[in-house]
Amino acid sequence: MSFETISVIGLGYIGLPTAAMFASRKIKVIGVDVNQHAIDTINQGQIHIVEPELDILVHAAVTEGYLKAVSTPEPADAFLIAVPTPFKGKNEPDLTYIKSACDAIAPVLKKGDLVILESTSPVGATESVAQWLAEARADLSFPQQVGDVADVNVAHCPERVLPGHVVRELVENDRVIGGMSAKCSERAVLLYKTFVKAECVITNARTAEMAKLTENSCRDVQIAFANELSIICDKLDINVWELIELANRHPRINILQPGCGVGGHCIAVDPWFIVAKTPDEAKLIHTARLVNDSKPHWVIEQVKLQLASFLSANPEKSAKDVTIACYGIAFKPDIDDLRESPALQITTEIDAFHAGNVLIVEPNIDSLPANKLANSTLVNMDVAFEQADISVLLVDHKEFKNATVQGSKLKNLIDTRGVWG
Ligand code: SAJ
Repeated sequence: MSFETISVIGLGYIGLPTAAMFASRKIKVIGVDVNQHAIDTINQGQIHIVEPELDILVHAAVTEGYLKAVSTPEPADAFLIAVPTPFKGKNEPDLTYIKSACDAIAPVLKKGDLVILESTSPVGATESVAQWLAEARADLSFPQQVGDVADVNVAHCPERVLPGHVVRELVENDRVIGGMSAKCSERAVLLYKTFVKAECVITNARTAEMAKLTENSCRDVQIAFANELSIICDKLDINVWELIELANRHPRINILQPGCGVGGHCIAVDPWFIVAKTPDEAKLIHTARLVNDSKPHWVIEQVKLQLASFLSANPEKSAKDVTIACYGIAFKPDIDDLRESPALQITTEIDAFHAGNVLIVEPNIDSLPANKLANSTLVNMDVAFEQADISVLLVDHKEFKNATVQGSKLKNLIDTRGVWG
């Protein structure tokens, strides 16, 4: 059975590009979101997030009539759930948004529908989705009850795209398809093959959930190794970037880059889903999280030490006479996304403790986030170069990489990215 109408629940960084991708293949797409601003923006053919090429796709999809956004689900042949899975309490996954999405779509489900969970989820979440839907719709059968002959099929198909490259990676990345039955997987492959050019590899739902968590945990562990090395090297007076460059000349070594911490809504979150399920076994994964989460605190200590040493070298000055410039507050290079940003965490702390001026250089934003950085000023790079007594490079944006001549002349520099140092 083909898919004439597809509904995407959650029109954020993953849901909106996915919705636009189906619509670009001339399939009717109904996007659902709780955010009225997002709905209105999309229905005007515009986007409320920053992602290259997405604006063109959404504009075309809306003006050609293939994509619309609404607040309440309408009947469709497939439902893709792409809502956030944050954590709560002691880093335990919070499935509230997924449960709300299930409650919202349950009334409009019909025989023959396919439900796909795309949100990054702890192992067992897809089974919970099927269970919640079955409880809401006793008149329909589900795969956990009757397998291949279920009225409604359910699968997990985790998103794996890199922010900033979403439009290309949606088409080119392999997809892991974890159906709750063979039939569920078969139908999910049929759906994704509408726009995915790469392979759709079939497994079960639990393995698909774990595959996604494994990818991000693997990267987190590797970055933790680099971050730990950077602290060791600082103590031993060794340039960590030169060290990594040398070690990476070995044919089987590929060390990642240290930074000021790990941010974003994925790598800093997903490993906790494994730790929460298997706390006694996930020792390395847990430690990597702690190492990466502690890196911003180490950077803040470096700034305080630098300030103390500046003041002892300039006894006529007090802290309020000292200007500190911070370069970059996004969670990674060349994006405007400040979510879970260690650079923002560090600058917020500097803003709170420092009595003098704090200058922020962030080429990807027009204003500082409300309620944060109250004592700081957003300036361009030249102003910071001219006025700062202490400089802290936090994100390796291309603008900073292009300014190595000026940057490498800076005195009292803390370079967490090895761009100017
Ligand atoms: N980082 C370093 N050093 C490095 C690489 C990254 O400190 O060598 C830091 C970045 O500065 C950033 C954080 O790690 O703060 C995460 O950035 P990232 O580029 O590694 O990853 P994300 O969070 O943008 O996207 C990841 C991707 N996962 C993997 O590469 C395994 C992406 O494919 C996933 O789809 C995405 O998470 C997600 O949505 O789960």
